[in-house]
Amino acid sequence: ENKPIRVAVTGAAGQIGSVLCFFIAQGRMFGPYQKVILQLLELPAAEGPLKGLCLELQDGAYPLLAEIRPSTNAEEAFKDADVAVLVGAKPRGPGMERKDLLNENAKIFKVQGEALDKVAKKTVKVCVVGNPANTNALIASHYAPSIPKKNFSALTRLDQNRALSQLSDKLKTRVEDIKNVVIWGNHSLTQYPDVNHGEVIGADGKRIKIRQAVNDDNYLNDAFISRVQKRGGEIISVMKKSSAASAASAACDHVHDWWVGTKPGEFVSMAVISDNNKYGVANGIIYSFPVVCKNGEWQVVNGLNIDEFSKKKFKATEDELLEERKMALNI
Ligand code: NAX
Repeated sequence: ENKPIRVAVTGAAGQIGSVLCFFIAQGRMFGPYQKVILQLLELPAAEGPLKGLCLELQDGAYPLLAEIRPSTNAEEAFKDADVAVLVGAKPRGPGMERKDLLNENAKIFKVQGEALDKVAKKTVKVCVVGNPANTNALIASHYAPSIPKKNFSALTRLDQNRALSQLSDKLKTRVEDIKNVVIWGNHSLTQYPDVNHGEVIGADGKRIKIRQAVNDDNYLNDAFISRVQKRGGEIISVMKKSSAASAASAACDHVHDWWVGTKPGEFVSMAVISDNNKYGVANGIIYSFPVVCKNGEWQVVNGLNIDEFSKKKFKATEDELLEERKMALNI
């Protein structure tokens, strides 16, 4: 049980990665008793900051941090990894088109997919944070044919957490009393934050549907959705840099629930490989679904009722992912 878990983090010295490493060392990802080995990957240009991060992690004197291995070589960083959180990516530069961004990242995630395929455990659980996260996860998986496709995921948990915090604010209720609000599709402006299956626990302990509790469909179908979709931009406009700690926190939630399991009666959002045309979604893209996790495996929640409004939203984000796949992999 207390054999350390090997966690690879790429882009470790960046904004998100550096916070994430501290969260992992503190037990936010695997709980307060599970030891970890951090295998940190950076570009050679960031070797200094990576070294500094390692020194600071040492000085945290974290009982759960069994070992720290910094590297600028993907095969070294992914060696025998149980979990890989892929944060490092090429950011969008000035004048860069979406296609250029996809192509630049396709190169990175091809190399990393191949390295995972070669040296990571075949059971490795991969969580892609670096944007365009869904398609980057698909590319990594494409180039790692010996690792099951279900082991590749992308982060939409930050979007889910943003939705929860908006609703908790609106309802003046505790965030932990709101359940089963999920994100469908791409981690992008086309994502669909869906409250239709969500519930809130009232003061009397009864579960009430979110729609009933909020009692304002105009807000839920419009302002709420766009606030969540555009929250990343809102943060940039205020802070002049993109969200970091909240993204690191969401990555911990994502891997935690995948590894440890979701709570009974609750589901969470994970972008995972679409198959069997679940909810009418085209096969072979990394699409965010409501999932439950048990014994280290996710499963898409079955049988949710989907209305016409939602179906349109599903389609728009699916179309975008199909287009991204076409641009990045030409399939
Ligand atoms: P930073 O630019 O601060 O850090 C990225 C780090 O990755 C840098 O230190 C860089 O040297 C390193 N890196 C780049 N290419 C690499 C490679 N091939 N191998 C190893 N390391 C590499 O960006 P940060 O703010 O940390 O954001 C990282 C990524 O997360 C971005 O792509 C960003 O768009 C994405 N985000 C994704 C979110 C999500 O919910 N899925 C939300 C937050 C964030 O915007």
